Amino acid sequence: MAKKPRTIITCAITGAIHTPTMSDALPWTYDDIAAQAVEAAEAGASILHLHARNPENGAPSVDPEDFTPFLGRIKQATDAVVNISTGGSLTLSIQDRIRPTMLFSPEMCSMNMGSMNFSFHPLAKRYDDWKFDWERDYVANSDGNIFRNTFRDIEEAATTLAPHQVKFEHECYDVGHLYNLKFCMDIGLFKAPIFIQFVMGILGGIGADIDNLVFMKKTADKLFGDDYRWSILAAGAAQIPLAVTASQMGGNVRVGLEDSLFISRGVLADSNAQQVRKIRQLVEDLGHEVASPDEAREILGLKG
Ligand code: KMH
Ligand code: ZN
Repeated sequence: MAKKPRTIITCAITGAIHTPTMSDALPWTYDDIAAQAVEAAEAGASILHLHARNPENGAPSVDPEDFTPFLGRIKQATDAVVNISTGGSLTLSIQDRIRPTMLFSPEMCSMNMGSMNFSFHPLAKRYDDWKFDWERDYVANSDGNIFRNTFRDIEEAATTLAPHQVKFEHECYDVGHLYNLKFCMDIGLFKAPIFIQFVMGILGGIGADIDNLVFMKKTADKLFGDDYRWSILAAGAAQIPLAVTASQMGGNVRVGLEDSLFISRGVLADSNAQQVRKIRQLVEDLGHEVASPDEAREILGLKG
């Protein structure tokens, strides 16, 4: 019998955008990040995209000491692929942002492919159903919201991390970022095959709809041919619907409370694992199988 197509589920556990005031489910203590990551892996996530937070107040942290407690527990309890963020948060330098990856040398890390305004916005469609408090939720997150990833920053991250043989999750928030990635490959910073995360629905980047997804995919096909694998991360309410579409187009999917706090329109998710279970069910109902961590390692060519 023919093997069913495999879909890799990444779960992004906590991120740096959402604040603990926005949902009780958002994990920010060491224990909660570890517990939710393990539960997400058990539910079918083969890759865990991880940020750390200050355990006193939940603020984003790139202090390696804030990674150690949960990384150890995750590695002990699962064989999921660990993917450490190099996005950190908007105010940090690239040197600070790559430090945890340098120290822990995970199988994967993110690599953001361009500078941009970066925000979620109370008027953005995906927050229609969310009672938004401007002072609490928007100003706190988005004041001074330039997400800096110059070519020099990308070069510094790529060359510093090269000895670690970490596989990059190239986060492309708009079509232009695909061209940035192509340029970086042409000058030898990244080697094929690459793994691209189409990031859709962040205010400052491309909107989250099917036309834009098709455009991103066609552009990537044109630029990279067979030399790439891809996944989609759609922020907010588009998360699950566009993930389903992407899986049917041959892509992989990323869910998690980093990118959306919701499980359905207007209903907060109660955990990361709940989102993983939902997308897994949908993907399987539509004829795909979810990749195990070792299958994900093989598909993406990880160092293992
Ligand atoms: N939360 C995503 C939209 C990173 O960690 O490098 C962006 C992200 C960046 O995941
Ligand atoms: Zn992230």
